[in-house]
Amino acid sequence: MIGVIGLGYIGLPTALILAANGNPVTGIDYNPAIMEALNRRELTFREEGLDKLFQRAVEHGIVFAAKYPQADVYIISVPSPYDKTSKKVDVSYIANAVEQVLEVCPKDCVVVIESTVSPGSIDKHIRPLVRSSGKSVKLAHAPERIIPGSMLYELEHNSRTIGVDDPETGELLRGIYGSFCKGEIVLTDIRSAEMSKVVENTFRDINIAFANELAKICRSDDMDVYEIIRIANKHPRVNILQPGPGVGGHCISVDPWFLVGDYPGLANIVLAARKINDSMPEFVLERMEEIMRENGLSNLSRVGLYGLTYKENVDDVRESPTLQLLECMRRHLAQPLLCYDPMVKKEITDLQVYSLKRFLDAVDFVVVMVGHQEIIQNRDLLRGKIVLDTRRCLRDVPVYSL
Ligand code: SAJ
Repeated sequence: MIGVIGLGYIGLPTALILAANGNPVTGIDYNPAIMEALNRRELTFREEGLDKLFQRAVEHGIVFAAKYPQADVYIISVPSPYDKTSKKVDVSYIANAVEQVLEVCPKDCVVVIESTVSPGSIDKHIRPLVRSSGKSVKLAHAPERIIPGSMLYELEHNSRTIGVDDPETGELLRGIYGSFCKGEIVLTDIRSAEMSKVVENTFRDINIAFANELAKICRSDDMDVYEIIRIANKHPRVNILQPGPGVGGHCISVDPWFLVGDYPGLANIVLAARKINDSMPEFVLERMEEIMRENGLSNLSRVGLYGLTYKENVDDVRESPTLQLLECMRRHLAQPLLCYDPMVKKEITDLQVYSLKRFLDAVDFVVVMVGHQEIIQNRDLLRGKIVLDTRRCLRDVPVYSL
């Protein structure tokens, strides 16, 4: 039996795909709201294809429980945030889950940590817990790599890294992950698995930072950054990412800090990239002020932010650039702005509306912070408005860019 602990954005799809492919699975989460929803057969977030996978997992007998079961393999997918002061990874959720596993687990079970951690974290923080329990438990690290918006495709097709201490555990886990993963399964040691995952997200953060820095350079000297990136990317060895209003989500905006926290003085490009990406909401604010001046607008109550999620077509608002922008405005003591996001039904800001029509009726200046399909499909409704498109997602409508 496989126990999947933490049924959030990663744990839930993992538990479901394992069950749907014939593995006996119990999903565990300490949040009663999540457990109640799943036991009512309701999903807790939106993701393409997840409803059908849920159905298949239920047909194969997936169980959701609050109590840790006896299992042969435990997969831990709980948050691993960073401490905002020290910049180091906070492993307390993982440690707490492992401690609870150790109370119930049978001899020789395997505990796989999927949550992203900095290199050496498992040796430093988790192995001592196992040692002091006196139990014979194998540890492994199989960092998740799936991208929200295309999670199920990537769960099945991405290559998978599994860090282990011995080849037998590696082969056991190759069998389990291979029950759904068609990509290459790469076995390595635990520290290399930890580091490679952090490095992957850091690589992307640095490349987005480069695009964002180019956006600032081009704006300062009246060049079109999108045209320049488009041309540069025609070079066979150049692939610049897209500038945007900032980097959000719980991965790319978090994981590079682990390197900064653990290797101060060495992780220099990493730190610079984080600073550039974190400065983008403020840059958007400056652009907004410029555009308002140019158009003789002074009333912030007629300005609205379209999009609250961290990127297009997902409902996840964690670390979102829009929330960073609102925070930045609060620091400047500016009044809050009207916000709208078709993917977000919960109230998360002071001034939020829940229909595109009400939003557009209330504002003259629309700042598109997220390129959801909804706004692209309804772009004609923006005619007559002043629009700052921070994502370059709108075509055929006159807009301002970053
Ligand atoms: N963004 C840009 N410009 C770009 C691409 C992205 O500004 O050209 C922004 C997005 O709008 C968003 C942020 O960056 O705010 C991050 O989005 P993302 O789509 O790049 O990545 P995530 O956070 O959704 O998922 C990443 C993925 N990592 C890599 O691509 C290396 C995913 O594979 C990981 O599984 C995930 O982090 C994770 O959980 O670690």
